Amino acid sequence: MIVKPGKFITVEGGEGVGKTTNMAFIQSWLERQGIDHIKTREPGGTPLAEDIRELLLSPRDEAVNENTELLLMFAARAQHLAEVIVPALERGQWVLCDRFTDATYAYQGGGRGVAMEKIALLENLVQEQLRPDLTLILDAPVAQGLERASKRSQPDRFEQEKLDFFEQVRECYLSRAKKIPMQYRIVDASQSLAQVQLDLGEQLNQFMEASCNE
Ligand code: Z5A
Repeated sequence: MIVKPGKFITVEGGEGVGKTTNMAFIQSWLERQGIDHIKTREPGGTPLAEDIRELLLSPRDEAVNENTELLLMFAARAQHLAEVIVPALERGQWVLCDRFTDATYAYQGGGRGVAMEKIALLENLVQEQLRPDLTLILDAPVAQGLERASKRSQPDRFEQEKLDFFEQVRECYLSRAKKIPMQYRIVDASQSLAQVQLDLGEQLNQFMEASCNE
C-alpha cells in the first residue's frame, strides 16, 4: 500500500450522535476551503462493499458468529481501501469517511467483546500502515443518541442491541481517543447542532493549520 499525499478524515460515534448530519457540514467545510475530496462510508463505499453492508445490517433469525461479523467488516474494508480510499489518497484527494476501523474496535471489540488483539491483527493485514490522519468522535450520552435515532424507520441489526452494548461502544471510543490524542478529537454532540458545528469547524481549522505547517 503506497503512502498518500491526501488526508484521511474519519467521523465516528455511537447511534444517533449526528454523524450523517455532520458529514454534510464537514463536506461543505472542505468545499469552502477548496479542498479536492471524496465522501464515503463504512461498511460500504463500493458496490461489493455495499452488498456486504446489506448482509451485515439486515436483521436475521440466524445468530451471526462474531468472527463472521468481524471478517465481513474487514472484507468490506479491504475492497473499499483498494477501490476507493487508497487511489483517492494517492491522487492527493482528501477522504472523508463515515466510520472506519475505530467502529470495529468499538462495536466488535467493545460491544461484542472480540479481543482487541484480533482486531489489530486484521487491521495490520488489511490496512498495513494506513491510519486516519484525523478522527472526529461525536460523543453524546447513549440514551440521548438512541432517542434521536429512534425517530427513524426500522432498526437495523446493530440498533436492536441493548443499552449496555452501546455503553461499551461509547467507552471504547473514548478510551481509544485518550490513548492516541494526536489522531482523535472528541466533540460534545449532546449540544445544539449549531454548537456542534462550531466545535467541528474549530477542530477542522486547527487540523488544517497543522497540516499546512507539516
Ligand atoms: N459497524 C460496525 O459494527 N463495525 C464497523 O467496523 C463499522 C460499522 C464500520 C452502520 O453504521 C452500523 O455498522 C453501525 C455500526 C456498525 N451501527 N448501527 N446501527 P451507520 O453509520 O450507517 O449507522 P448508524 O450508526 O446507525 O448511524 P446513525 O444512527 O444514522 O446515526 P448518525 O448518523 O450518527 O445520526 P444522524 O442520522 O445524523 O442524526 C440522528 C437524528 O438526530 C437526526 O434526526 C438528526 O437531525 C438529529 N440530530 C443530529 N444532531 C443533533 C443535535 N446536535 N441536536 C439535535 N438533534 C440532532
